[in-house]
Amino acid sequence: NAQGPAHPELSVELAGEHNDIAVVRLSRPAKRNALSDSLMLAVRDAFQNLPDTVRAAVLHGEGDHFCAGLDLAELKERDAGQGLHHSRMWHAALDAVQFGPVPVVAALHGAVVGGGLELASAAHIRVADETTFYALPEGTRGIFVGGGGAVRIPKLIGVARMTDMMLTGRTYNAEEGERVGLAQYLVPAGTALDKALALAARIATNAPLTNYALTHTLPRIAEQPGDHGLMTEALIAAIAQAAPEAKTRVRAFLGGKAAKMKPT
Ligand code: 1HE
Repeated sequence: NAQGPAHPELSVELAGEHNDIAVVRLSRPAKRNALSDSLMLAVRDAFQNLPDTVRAAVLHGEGDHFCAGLDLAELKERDAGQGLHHSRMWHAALDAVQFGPVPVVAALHGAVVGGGLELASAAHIRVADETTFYALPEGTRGIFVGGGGAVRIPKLIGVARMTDMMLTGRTYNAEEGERVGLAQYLVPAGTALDKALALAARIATNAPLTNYALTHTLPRIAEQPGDHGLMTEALIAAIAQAAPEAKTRVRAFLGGKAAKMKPT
């Protein structure tokens, strides 16, 4: 079930009974999935062109590491103007991940560093296995984050922790990463992809409008002043509950035909 743009280092495969899960894989293991310009553009294209059947996506990397970040071999060739446009290209690509049609679960292992952490932070859920580690080496390489990390990473862990990571080169291991909020799930080595697929399958059963509200509206509400946020919440709540799918689901619960919440 191979799909999507032809790039030798990126694949999109459909999974799930109804082809409702897209598995997007970085496949540049020899370079630890370092993100060249062409690979980043392929990521953008993949998320902008997901097939209509897809309800959730999983993002992962081939080999021992999720992603080593920016392809440093390309960095040395860039002047300031080109650097600006390069950063804006990353912004567009990672916006395509965060604000694409479906929720995205990132399956993390090994290095999640620099632009790799920026990419992971554009996903909606991060699942990390025990081999995962996080770093922002930009600080010690004389550069700065340029792929939206300055906006997205503080939302996960706060400005103080990100500043520390960049000022001191601090690395977080998998357990620490889960504790501070870099990942929402911590799983045994080698199982992040399976867990991410299971979560994606669960997400794919939600009403699409609810998923859309969570991926597109909630982050906007979080940026709004409180009274604006409440108004936006009321509007999206009204739209979601008016959908026929919401009525069917609520009727199913009231008729005893839907799963109840229970403690884990
Ligand atoms: C690379 C890159 C890369 C590896 N660009 N080529 N990111 C970094 O500063 C992290 C740099 N990478 C590493 O710290 C390590 O490579 C890893 C911890 C990720 C993996 O270590 P290891 O021992 O498994 O692999 P390796 O031997 O270091 O690397 C294998 C090859 O991948 C080697 O090339 P080879 O031709 O000698 O085999 C490395 O040069 C190559 N490689 N990482 C290019 N990043 C929008 S702004 C974002 C800014 C940033 O992301 S800056 C942070 C960049």
